[in-house]
Order: sequence, then C-alpha cells, then structure tokens
Amino acid sequence: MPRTIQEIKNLSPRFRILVIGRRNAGKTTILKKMCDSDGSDLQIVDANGKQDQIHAVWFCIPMDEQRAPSAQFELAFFNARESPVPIIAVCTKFEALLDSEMSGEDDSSDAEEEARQAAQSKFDRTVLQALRGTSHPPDQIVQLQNLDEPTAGCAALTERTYAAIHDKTLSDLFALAQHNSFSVGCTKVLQAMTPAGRNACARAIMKHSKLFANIQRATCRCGDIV
Ligand SMILES: Nc1nc2c(ncn2[C@@H]2O[C@H](COP(=O)(O)OP(=O)(O)OP(=O)(O)O)[C@@H](O)[C@H]2O)c(=O)[nH]1
Ligand SMILES: [Mg+2]
Repeated sequence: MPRTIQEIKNLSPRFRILVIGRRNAGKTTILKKMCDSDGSDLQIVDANGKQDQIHAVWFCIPMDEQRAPSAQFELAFFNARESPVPIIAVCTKFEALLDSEMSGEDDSSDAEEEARQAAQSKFDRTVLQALRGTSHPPDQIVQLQNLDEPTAGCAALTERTYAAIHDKTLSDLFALAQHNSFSVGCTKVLQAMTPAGRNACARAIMKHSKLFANIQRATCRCGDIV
C-alpha cells in the first residue's frame, strides 16, 4: 500500500474520478465546472479508463425525470457494487423537484420557501431513502441545482467528495488538486481582466491580506493568553 502523497502520485500523478450516470444526467456540465482549468491535477476518466487507478466515483442521478427517485438502474448499481472506492451519489437538476412543488401563480418568497421545504421532504422520503436502503449505499449524497447557469458552482460536491475519502493521503491529494485548480482558475480570471481591473483586484487583495494578517496576529495573541 503506498503511504506518502509522492508514492501515490508516482502511481497515478492525478486524483482520478470516474463520472457515470445515464444520458442527460449532467455529467459533462459538472466536469466543465470542476475542471475548467489548464493543468488541473483532477483527472476525469471515462468507463474505459484504468479503473484500478480510480480514486472516487461520482454517480449522477438526474432529478428531472419522473422515475428518478427510485429508478431501478441507479438502485441496481448500489445493490451490486463491491468497490472499495468511495462513491458519491450526485443528485443533479435538483430544481426540477422544486419546480414541481411550485403552484402556478404564487411566486412570493413564502410560497417559494414552502415549495423548497416540500421538495426537500419529497427528496428525503424517496431518493434518499431508496439510496440508503440499498445493499451498498453511497458514501455521500449531494444535491446540485441550476448547474446550467454560468454562475452556479458545485462546492458541495467538492466538500462531499473530500468527506467521502477516508484515506488521509488520498484526501490530501484531492485537496492539492482542488488547490491547484483554484489557483489556475484565479490566474485565468486575472488574465481575462483589463489592466485597470487587475490593479483594482491587486489593491483589494493587498487590503484583505493586511486584514487577514491582523486577524492572525490577534488570534496568536489570544492563543498566547490562553
Ligand atoms: N436545469 C438544469 N439543467 C442542467 C443542469 N445540469 C445540466 N443541465 C442541462 O442538462 C443537459 C444535459 O447535460 P449534460 O451535462 O450534457 O449531460 P450528460 O450526462 O453529459 O449527457 P450525455 O453526455 O448525453 O450522457 C444540458 O442541456 C445541460 O445544460 C442543472 O443543474 N439544471
Ligand atoms: Mg456528456
């Protein structure tokens, strides 16, 4: 068994995730959101990839199909799987459940909150229960919504994936990949800015760095007193 990050990286230099799910489940959309960066250490492989070097699986289940909550295809997968690799059930297009709970005319915030609660409770009673009732339930379950919108992100997927990885070395490798993607993402944003925008951004970062340093100093002082 490899022990250090370097040993794992030598075996497979990138954190590898297998993404599966039926057609239209939102797989490609997730990949674009997660890996829209050059040189990311997060590598996505398809089913023909080297499965012995896969570190986690994202199993996408779309919520916009009537049979989604208990689709035999998904449940059969979790009943049959015998894999030591963490599997995260990714329930995509969650807003479809919300839409089905919204009544036609009333779009007040109260009605929306009511619909949100009804959608969540429907999800808990159907999808969640069905998945948890399988022989080998997913290690983590996450809900994603509106990913077709440019500003939507999938931080919850990162968090749940991290939580699903129990091996410390692998979770470090995943965190490292996330960190690298984030850095590359920031660089791309900066590159896309005008020089004036970049300067403004740099000033804001400096200001916050000073603030952060002050907080750190204050925290250290508190630490000393304790
Ligand atoms: N409403 C909504 N649409 C989504 C969401 N995520 C993806 N879509 C849309 O769903 C459609 C299918 O998404 P893809 O990411 O192409 O699905 P896929 O699983 O890669 O599909 P295949 O490659 O055909 O297996 C696209 O039109 C996406 O824009 C979501 O969270 N909400
Ligand atoms: Mg696709």
